Amino acid sequence: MNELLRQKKAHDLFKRYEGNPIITAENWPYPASAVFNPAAARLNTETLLLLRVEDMRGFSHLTAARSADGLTNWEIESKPTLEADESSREERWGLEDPRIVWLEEQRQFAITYTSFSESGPVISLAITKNFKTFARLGVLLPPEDKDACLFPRRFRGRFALIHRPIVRGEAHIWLSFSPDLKHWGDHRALIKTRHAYWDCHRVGLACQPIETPLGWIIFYHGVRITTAGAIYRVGLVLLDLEEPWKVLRRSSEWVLGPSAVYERIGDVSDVVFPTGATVQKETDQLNLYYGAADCAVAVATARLSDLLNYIMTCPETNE
Ligand code: BMA
Repeated sequence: MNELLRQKKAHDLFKRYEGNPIITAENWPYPASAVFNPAAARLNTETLLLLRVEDMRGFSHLTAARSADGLTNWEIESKPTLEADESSREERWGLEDPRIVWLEEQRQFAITYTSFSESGPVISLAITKNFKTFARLGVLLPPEDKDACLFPRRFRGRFALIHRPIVRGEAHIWLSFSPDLKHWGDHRALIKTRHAYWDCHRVGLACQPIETPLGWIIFYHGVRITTAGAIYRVGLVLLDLEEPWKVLRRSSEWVLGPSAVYERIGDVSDVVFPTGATVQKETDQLNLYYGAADCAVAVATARLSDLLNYIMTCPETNE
């Protein structure tokens, strides 16, 4: 496909909801500095968001909000849903940026989130059926690590985790495997930063992996650091369905970047940071939930079939 035509297609994939931002600290039932970077899941007939709430110390915890249509009338819990154990070295300075996936085999949700440990950010795992009681399974890998999510099922008998360690100052997305959700190994780099591109300085997983007949759709955030600060945008990758260590396609361009006022101005300007998605197969609609400028929660929608048509026009590799 013609390069410019594909770029136009990428630009037109997502529509921002006209009621954005959908949740801000002003709507919050208790004092909060900012609410952003929400995980998302469909629970029976409602959408659940698990939001990162930053308090007035600058530490974060996670709180659930529910809505029937996933857009309006959010019912927000009146107190934190999942808080850090500040007496533990692994959770000294709060919990951030959750992702949720339904683990089919266990009939439970797995939540991966960043815990701010004394030695830097680490990925922790909690399991829940109802978002009221949680089994906390602890830290998965040593620091510095962020932006993690499990796949909903095993591959050749092993669970798979996407995450973003910092190694030698480089921030690439990695894939690791485990037989029991506790012991992790067989680590490999999956999606790397690309020299000179919009995602040249850092990449990290966005929302949970989305299973489609053509492969796993992976949204990721890419960072370019400019003289005016960092710009966080969103790209797309397609991974092989049964061998998710194989990258089939990767978008050259971003599919969502900061342009609305609430994305351009906030605590951290020029940030769109998706951490959750819901898919309604019957209507072919994907809702992408994201933190806007580290201040508020916004949502953009796309047709799943458009995303797949577009990704199939993207190059097989372009590092
Ligand atoms: C990342 C994370 C996110 C944040 C983003 C933009 O490193 O800390 O929580 O939204 O930076 O500031």
